[in-house]
Amino acid sequence: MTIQTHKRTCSLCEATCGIEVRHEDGQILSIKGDKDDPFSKGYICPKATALQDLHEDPDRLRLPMIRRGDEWHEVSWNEALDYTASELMRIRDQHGRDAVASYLGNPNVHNYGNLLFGPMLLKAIGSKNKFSATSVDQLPHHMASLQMLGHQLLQPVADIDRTDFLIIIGGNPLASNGSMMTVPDFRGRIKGIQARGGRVLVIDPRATETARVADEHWFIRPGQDIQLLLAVLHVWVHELSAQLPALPDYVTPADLSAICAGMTPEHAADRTGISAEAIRQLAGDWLSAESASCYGRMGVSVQQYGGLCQWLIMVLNIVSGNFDREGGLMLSHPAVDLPAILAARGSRGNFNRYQSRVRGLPEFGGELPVSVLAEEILTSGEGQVKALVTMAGNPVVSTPNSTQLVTALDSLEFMVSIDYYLNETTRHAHVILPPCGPLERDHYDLIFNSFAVRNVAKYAPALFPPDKGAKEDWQIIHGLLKRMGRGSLKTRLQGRLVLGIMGWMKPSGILNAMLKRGPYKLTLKQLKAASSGMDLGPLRPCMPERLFTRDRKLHLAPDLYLEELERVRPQLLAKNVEDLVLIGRRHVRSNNSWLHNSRRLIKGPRRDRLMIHPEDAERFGIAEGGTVEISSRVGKLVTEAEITEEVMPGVVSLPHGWGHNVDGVRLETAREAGGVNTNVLTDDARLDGLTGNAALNGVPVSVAAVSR
Ligand SMILES: Nc1nc2c(c(=O)[nH]1)N[C@H]1C(S)=C(S)[C@@H](COP(=O)(O)OP(=O)(O)OC[C@H]3O[C@@H](n4cnc5c(=O)[nH]c(N)nc54)[C@H](O)[C@@H]3O)O[C@H]1N2
Ligand SMILES: Nc1nc2c(c(=O)[nH]1)N[C@H]1C(S)=C(S)[C@@H](COP(=O)(O)OP(=O)(O)OC[C@H]3O[C@@H](n4cnc5c(=O)[nH]c(N)nc54)[C@H](O)[C@@H]3O)O[C@H]1N2
Ligand code: SF4
Ligand SMILES: [Mo]
Repeated sequence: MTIQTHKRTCSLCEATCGIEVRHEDGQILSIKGDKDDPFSKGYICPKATALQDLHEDPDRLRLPMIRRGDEWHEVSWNEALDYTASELMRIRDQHGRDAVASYLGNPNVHNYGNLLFGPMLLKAIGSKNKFSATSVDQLPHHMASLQMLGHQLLQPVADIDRTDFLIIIGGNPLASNGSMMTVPDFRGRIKGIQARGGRVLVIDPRATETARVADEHWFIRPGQDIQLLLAVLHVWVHELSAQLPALPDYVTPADLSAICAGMTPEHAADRTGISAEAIRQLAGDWLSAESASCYGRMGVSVQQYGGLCQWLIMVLNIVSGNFDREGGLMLSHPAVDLPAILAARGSRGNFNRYQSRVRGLPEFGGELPVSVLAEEILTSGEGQVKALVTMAGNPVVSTPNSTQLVTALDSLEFMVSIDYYLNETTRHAHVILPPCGPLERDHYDLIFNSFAVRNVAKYAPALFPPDKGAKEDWQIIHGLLKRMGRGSLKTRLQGRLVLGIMGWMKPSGILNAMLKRGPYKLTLKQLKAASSGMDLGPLRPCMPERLFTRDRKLHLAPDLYLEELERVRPQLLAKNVEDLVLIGRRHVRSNNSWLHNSRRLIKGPRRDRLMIHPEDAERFGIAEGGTVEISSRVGKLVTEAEITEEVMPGVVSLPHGWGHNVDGVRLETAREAGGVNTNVLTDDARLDGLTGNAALNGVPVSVAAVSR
């Protein structure tokens, strides 16, 4: 055999980098950046090579497994699918539809087969207890898009390649490679802004990797961003109103001075730790910049005021005259226009159509906040959850109050996990259904092209054929659905027909149909011919045509936000600053909880150390490298301290995704590294009051030195 080169998109994170895989005889020789990819131009991060490790990983499951007691047994696909379908139907028939819950993890959005087939499985189950990683992540973004623009997936992004002033609040793209904004080579693009004479400001309680390459970094006390955002608005309304541009006709006006009432820069300075002078400077620079865009991510979404923060960030981008224009905040025009396709079927997104059974938290987009998953399993009564389906998710490590969730999972009558690994979550399942690996399936970015800072499209066929009998995720779902038909003969026959057609079309056939209907009328054949991807041009203005609101207006200040703001105003006026709070962090050689079995990615010093400021270390008698116990309302754990001025006083930082050294986990390398699971500390009762998103950042904790 000769050496061959295969081009595709790295499916590990949101940056969608083009890669070139050299291979021979089914063996991978190298993975490099694809210089011909019009979007990533050869850029990759160290994680791309982990695709090889994932492909070759002896711990990655190849056959379905059923657990009997503590023993796992490999079984045939038929046996596993029959057993799973019959258990799910048994529980549904005995306890009702809501008794079967589901949790979809982050990799589902990187797998277009799952995106196309997953919703059918959830519909067949018919439960209101649907959960996903959205509610430990980007829920506030979807809420703002839905309430203001009329569609939960219409996500504006900073026009980073043309902006003069980029303000990053609570995001660390140099480690994460960007999120809710698809930007390969963030570092290169920041350099581009600086080379054009523009400026980048980072606002973060930690002096991050991104802060180091920015022009300026300001520390901010966790959870106090709302004060800063309101104070900027206050300066604009009361001190710089003459400079404020008129709102476009398509924007419904709002009483801005009521929104920022009382929120002076002096007031904000006292809470944020940023001086009133700096806030006035920012407000002025923002208005006088040729163009500006403000981008807020995990640090402002996954916190107490996440919903209000993401709304206010949009408000500031719009009121400053930077919405829908070059260099400001813009919308993409993807080749598959997902918002338009969904809207044509009447699906724009929903909020609060129903509530969770125990705590009454609101639904969003057909899901409930995952912070209630454990209590829905543990609280008896009508509608109690008895079975769980997890798909590409590791909630034990990713969602708040892990200890409680572990107790809950152990009490389930039945649990099935569609996953590559026997990990912290799937070890609780009765069946694991492992799909084939990411190089054994075709790929198209249905979601991330919609959040991209340039219009692009790229399709890659599978690199390797799957092992004999192996199934892709969508085939597993298809197999379950075929076994789960219920209802009258007519409904069952109709269901069979739809399944038959979708199975025959496969994800690629459905993709082809969607591409043809899209704004560029592309075909799969054209995409296949452009193996490095197609460039469809820079972002372009599209307002008000692309709005999905019924009145075709952009709603600047929906009542829901105004009501929430009034609810929290007393908290904002009081000084609610905690003594010591915990925040998260990410590392460029890691990816949430599931790439730690790659030796080359995890090598080096342990990464789950608690970052603590020297003043706090002294206050609590903690030594560099010393053992430290961290406690919160719901749990405690012990790790090593790293004393650093990288975090501000009053703030400690731990990454999530660790804690692999647990009985029953079959991940040899990850188990050796072990680490601590920070979500033992995060609290299922701490939420964004508006959306129900978890508030994983800003958790009040105490620390103590442990003598050994
Ligand atoms: N290498 C790597 N890349 C990843 C991932 C990964 O695990 N590893 N995960 C992927 C996923 S799923 C996502 S969602 C994205 C996330 O992408 P990012 O949001 O860029 O990732 P984080 O590193 O969590 O950045 C959050 C920042 O917010 C700061 N912060 C915490 N609390 C506050 C606060 O109250 N206010 C402010 N202003 N800042 C605060 C933290 O210090 C941190 O620097 O990354 C994706 N990419
Ligand atoms: N404290 C704290 N907690 C956090 C965060 C934080 O910043 N701080 N970040 C949150 C965020 S942003 C996110 S997105 C969540 C992530 O939360 P999750 O999505 O629950 O967790 P992951 O670690 O991404 O786990 C992904 C799982 O999917 C499997 N998998 C990977 N690819 C595939 C595939 O193609 N098919 C199938 N079937 N399985 C696959 C992996 O083996 C792994 O078990 O974590 C959240 N948790
Ligand atoms: S930044 Fe890294 S992990 Fe993300 S797509 Fe690019 S190569 Fe893959
Ligand atoms: Mo995420």
